[in-house]
Amino acid sequence: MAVLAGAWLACTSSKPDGSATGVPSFLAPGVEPTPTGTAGSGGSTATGSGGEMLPNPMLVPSGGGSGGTTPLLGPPSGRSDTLLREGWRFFAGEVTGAEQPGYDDGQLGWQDVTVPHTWNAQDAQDGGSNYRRGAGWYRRHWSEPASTAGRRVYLQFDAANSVADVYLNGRRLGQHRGGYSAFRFDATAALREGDNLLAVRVDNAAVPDVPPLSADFSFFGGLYRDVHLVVVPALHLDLEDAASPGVYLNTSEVSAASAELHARVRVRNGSAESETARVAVSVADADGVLVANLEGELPLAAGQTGELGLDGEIAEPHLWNGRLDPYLYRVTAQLTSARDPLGDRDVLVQPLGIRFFSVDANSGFSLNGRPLDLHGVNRHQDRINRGWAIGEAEHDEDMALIVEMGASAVRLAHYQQAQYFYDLCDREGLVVWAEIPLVDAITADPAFTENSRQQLIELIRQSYNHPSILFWGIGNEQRTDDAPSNALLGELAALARSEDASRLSTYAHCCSSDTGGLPQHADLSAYNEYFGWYTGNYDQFGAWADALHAARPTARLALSEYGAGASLNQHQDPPQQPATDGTFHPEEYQSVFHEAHWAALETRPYLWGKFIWNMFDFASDTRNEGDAPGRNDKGLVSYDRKTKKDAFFWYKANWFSEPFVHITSRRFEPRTTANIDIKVYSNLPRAILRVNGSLVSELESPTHIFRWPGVPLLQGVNQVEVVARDANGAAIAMDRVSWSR
Ligand code: GCB
Repeated sequence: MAVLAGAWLACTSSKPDGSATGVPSFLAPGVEPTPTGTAGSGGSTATGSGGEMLPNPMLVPSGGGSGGTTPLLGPPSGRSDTLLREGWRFFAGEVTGAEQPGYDDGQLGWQDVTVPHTWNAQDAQDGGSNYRRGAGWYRRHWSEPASTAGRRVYLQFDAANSVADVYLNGRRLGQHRGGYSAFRFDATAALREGDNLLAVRVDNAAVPDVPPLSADFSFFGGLYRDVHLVVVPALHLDLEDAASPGVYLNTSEVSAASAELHARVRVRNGSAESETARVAVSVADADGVLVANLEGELPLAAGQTGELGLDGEIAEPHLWNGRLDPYLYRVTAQLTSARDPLGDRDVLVQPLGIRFFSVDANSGFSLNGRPLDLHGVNRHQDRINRGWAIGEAEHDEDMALIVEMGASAVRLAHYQQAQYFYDLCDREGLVVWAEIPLVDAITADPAFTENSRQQLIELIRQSYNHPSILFWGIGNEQRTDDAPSNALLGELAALARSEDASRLSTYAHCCSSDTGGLPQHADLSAYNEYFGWYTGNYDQFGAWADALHAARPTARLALSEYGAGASLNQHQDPPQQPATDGTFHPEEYQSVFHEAHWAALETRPYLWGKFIWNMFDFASDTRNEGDAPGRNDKGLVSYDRKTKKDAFFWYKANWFSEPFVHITSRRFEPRTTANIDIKVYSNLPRAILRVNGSLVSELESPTHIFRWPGVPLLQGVNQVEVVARDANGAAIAMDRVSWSR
């Protein structure tokens, strides 16, 4: 990481006037707010940097859902953010001299790629535990216009797995260790007017100090998230605080009447003169109406970085209330120089969601003072044939599926995920468990501890302003309840508390005593339990949970993982519990596993969260089971996101209100018996079955499951139709399959 410049300053000024709607007082007389959309450097035009310019944040519609925008104030922002997606050259392997501008990347072996990119898109998903883990080199030229002079230029990497060395024009800017967090380097001193050459060496070979050391997923190498060229005025919001936005927002004392707003704004004076920074933090509601404006000043010596605390109040706050009402305010932090108030401004827009929550050992989770059942899924970020190199369309598709199933929460396992996905969670109202990749093995080496700490700090600071995130995960399944593991978890839990006292830390435990040391460090305890898959049978879950609750009556318990593998191509009725590492994972077994688990889970309110493993099938190159090598098939949706398994509809029937009906075992084809059992999931109370046009019967069910045993099938193709009705008897959903015999 780049080093923080200068000493720290801390001073606080407050303007608790929540009614401010006018021009911030530091703007020169006569400078009026500019109407939305008529000024600024927005748009996605190509720039001198040869990249894709991100729109001016001032012009981005509010995330609050109603499309409101914050009024533009004063001259346009002096900040630009350009994505470097096209035009990269890539070499899979080690190269000498590739960081030098004169190096010839037209040689054999170099190829054109776009970023996000991974070199493991195929070999890390096909099994055999043999994907290439090692170095890869990326090179990209761009032409820098003279207009950047006097500003600071940063290179921002949203993630690179797992160790990255960054060079600009042959000069080494630094190294980042850790495959999931963003990092930035100040590139100003190495930058030239005209042609610039960025070279990045990324390496995903195992290294002993960078978690995860091992895990049940593939570690795709490369620049798998975006690379940005960020240009800011010399006086700017700090970009070097663990690659955070430089602005930290918090609320407290939330009531119907008011909420206290706290903003910590970090400012860096990157100029050669001392400056006084004028800071304004304005809050607009979802309609774009200004509801608070905090202002303050911060004197900074040349090269110095400081922090300003601003406090204010928001009257009658509209709360961020999960899926019911994920209301977002929009905060604009603006910075000008007192010497030159009409000069370059730095501007940053961040989301703000006002909410409070609690977790109780007996009654579970509450949001804004009301109990809320947190049920949902774990999510891995990889995709078939793309690995981790995905974009917004893939994130959107994942989110749409999670929402369609009716989840209220998501555990974004096992590592920091894309900021875009946390944004989606803010907007959709999903409660988030975010975590670091401390998975399985650890070492007592101080360098390992240091890197784990670094990754936790990066996760928290980079994601701090997302209202959806309520829990920081400090680890998953450390295998041995020994002194080094306990020391590390103790240290990480304390670090999470000191970084962010407004949220709770959590831990996903497994594989050693449930009442041992490991699950005692975080504020909350969660367990990965696979009754009916790796151990015992699925009917044992409820008794296990009750015994644990009795043994740890003050612990706040959750089920962080439970799941069973399922193939879309393998079927059995009635299903038997399969061999977990075998190649036969019938889809029907996953369904009965989840039916039993949910029945046990929904009656245990003391569990503050329930997270299925996993929403999507994912790559684990060491596995060879089910119908595809290299795949963990516990997803409720296939790896390509094209097919929802039956168990998806089981949860949808329990969690989602829009009427639907689903005939299970639809892929069980052809049928070999003359009579079959037909099972249907629906969130409606009645269902009518017809086979080949003839009525079989109408059933009523309060459990969301409808069963017709021993239904006769004809030789040849059979048309099966189910119509589901509401309590008044109106037919409002239908499903059809055809089965041959
Ligand atoms: C676990 C791990 C997860 C695995 C999962 C499984 O407990 O936390 O990373 O993928 O089990 O499927 O075995």
